[in-house]
Amino acid sequence: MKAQLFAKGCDSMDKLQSVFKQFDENGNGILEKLEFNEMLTKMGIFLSTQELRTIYDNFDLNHDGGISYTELSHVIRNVVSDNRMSIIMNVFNQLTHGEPSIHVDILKKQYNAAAHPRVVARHLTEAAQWEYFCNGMAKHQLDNGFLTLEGFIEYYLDASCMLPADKDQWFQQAICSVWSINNANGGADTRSADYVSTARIN
Ligand SMILES: [Ca+2]
Ligand SMILES: [Ca+2]
Repeated sequence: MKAQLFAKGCDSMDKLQSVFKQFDENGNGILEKLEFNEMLTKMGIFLSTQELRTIYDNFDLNHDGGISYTELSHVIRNVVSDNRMSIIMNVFNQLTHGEPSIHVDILKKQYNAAAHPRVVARHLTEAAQWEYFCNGMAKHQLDNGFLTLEGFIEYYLDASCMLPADKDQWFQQAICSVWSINNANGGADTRSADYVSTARIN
């Protein structure tokens, strides 16, 4: 289902929100079962009544019989892979040199929007990517302008939670490019061919 959302260009939380609104036809902030089914059908997912009930109940976390936007985004966020989470934490540690927080102004100096794969592929302009980044920082920074690991993770969850699992490689490339970092693995992805463990180097 994530793959299908991604294919439709729904690759960020902002877009998830507009998808939600689009299918919330009666505008009550809840996806009823019929509306939810409509959304899946538009994605090309056809379910039996029994399957629909099971999936619907899984998304309805508080069991009040409706799926709110919070529930939909919560379920989708929670399937972000450990691998990607580990990459995010590793990059943050490299940027802060192990400090628990870093000022957003410093991050802005280091961030290279032009190197983002979306910009390189001309899916987004550099200015648009830069604006997206700045808005994200503004949303997650503390009042004193510092960003903690938590805010950094939140930013990347917003930005990437809709990427399907098989896009981990793409995600890693994106995060390394914009921050000019060579290795975001930190031992997270032992499957990649060029992975050399520090144990082996030493
Ligand atoms: Ca509704
Ligand atoms: Ca609910």
